Amino acid sequence: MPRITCPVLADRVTTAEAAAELIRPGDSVGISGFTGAGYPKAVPAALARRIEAAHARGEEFTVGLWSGASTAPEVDGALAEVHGIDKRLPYNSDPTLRALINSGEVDYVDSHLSHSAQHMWFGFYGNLDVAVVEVAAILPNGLLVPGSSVGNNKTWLDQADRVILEVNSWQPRDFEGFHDIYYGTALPPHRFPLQLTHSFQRIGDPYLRVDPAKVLAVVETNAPDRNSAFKEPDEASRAMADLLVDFLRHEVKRGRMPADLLPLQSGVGNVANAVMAGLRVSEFENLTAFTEVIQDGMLDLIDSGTLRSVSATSFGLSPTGVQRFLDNVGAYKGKILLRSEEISNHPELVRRLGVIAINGMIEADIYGNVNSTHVMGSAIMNGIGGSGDFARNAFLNFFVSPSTAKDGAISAIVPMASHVDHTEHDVHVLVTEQGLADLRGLSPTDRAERVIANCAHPDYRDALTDYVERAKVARPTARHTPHLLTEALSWHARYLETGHM
Ligand code: 0RQ
Repeated sequence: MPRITCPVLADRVTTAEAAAELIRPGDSVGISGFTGAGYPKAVPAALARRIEAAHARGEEFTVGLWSGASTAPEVDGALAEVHGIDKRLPYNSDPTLRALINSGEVDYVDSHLSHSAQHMWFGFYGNLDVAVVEVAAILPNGLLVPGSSVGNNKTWLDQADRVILEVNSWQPRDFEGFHDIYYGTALPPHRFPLQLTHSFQRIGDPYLRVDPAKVLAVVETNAPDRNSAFKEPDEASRAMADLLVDFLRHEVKRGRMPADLLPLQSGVGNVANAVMAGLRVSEFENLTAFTEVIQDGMLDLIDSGTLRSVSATSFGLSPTGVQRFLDNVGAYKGKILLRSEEISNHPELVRRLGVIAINGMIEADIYGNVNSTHVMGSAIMNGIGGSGDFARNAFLNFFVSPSTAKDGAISAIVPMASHVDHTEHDVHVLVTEQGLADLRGLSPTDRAERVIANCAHPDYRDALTDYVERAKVARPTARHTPHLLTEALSWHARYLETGHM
């Protein structure tokens, strides 16, 4: 079945090289892609070759690169390798680009994912010159069948001056009907409440729209998403998953949430997958998810009947997960909806639905401030992603991490976080393999006692307790959140002195 059935747009089919010629030095380029799914497979690589050739001639050529979230080596990696990016937003996890950000070569605007589209509409980011968006098909009337992620595609197609479409026949043609694209958002002061009151409700259209006059090139591809494999959950991940599932059980028993829980959001990675595996073997059933990314663990939960529906903005499957999805696309229809990230992560909806948010962290301090983004206060790891959108507005949030990093050389529980993404006012529950600290309703000093006792690694507990006790003695009139300011970050400083970072 042909993928491009709109005569006007079929006439614009061209090569990736010719399409890349439409991107000029200094352009801001909005690309599709979220967690390695649905990113353009051919044009960024052709652009990288063009940039490399321009640099060889001594010409300057960089672009601003704006996405849904993380992409893949063929996009961020390829463009970073040729030093073709001068500014990146709103999220990156590519190691080559990360190194250029941390060396100061690339400007990185690490922003809440729910903000990125509206900051574009508000004019905060300036003009978007080009959009490069992957889709699964173009219908006769010019409507676009989205692919394995939606991210910011609606906004980039709407706002860009020029549009390049990639039609990827690897994306299942049966994707038609899996998406819900909301076109009702107005700018303040004309906004209305979003009429979404349960997690799987449809409020939009199955298709993306684009003004055909802006589409200057259509490129046909047939290439898979990134699809990284997952490690089997290790002992620490399983321990954290068990603690978390047990805590949810406890919350149900105490009457604080229904037996089928509330919609789940889970970050990406192995701990998130382990939590999903923990839920699968638990007594919980009839669950729902209102999240960003659908990982293998969520497919498992759908397959086992534990999860009734998932609303997200993207897939983030392993190669076996992709195969399972492709083999059973029909069975997942009616159970999976992909939305734009300004809707999947919308604070109004997260709060209304009462989402349970589970995200990873780099470190937490004894008072409950959480660092999700920076190693030793200065080097970016990935970015805040959707963690703030969900955690700040969740019914209940969890931040999870092993209690130590770098083979035990650094504690993930520290006196003062070296960077704060989620403040003590936002964070509900911390989980490490050592235990779980429920911080709700506790004063800072009670939080410190619980975090140290339950979450810190035994090797660091005494030193953390000693820090708090000495801070209380040193400043008797400042005991609300006791700190020794000159010593607070010495834990990090000591590690830096070892020359490991
Ligand atoms: O470094 O890669 O050099 O080995 O940080 O740590 O333990 O592999 O953990 O993969 O779960 O990532 C917070 C980064 C955790 C992730 C973070 C070092 C550690 C390792 C990774 P290496 P792990 P994970 C939905 C929600 C923000 C975005 C978010 C993240 C590397 O969860 O990016 O939540 N979150 N999005 O060695 C020094 C410490 C450290 C440390 C870990 N205390 N000190 N280094 N590391 N702790 C998804 C989206 O929004 C798209």
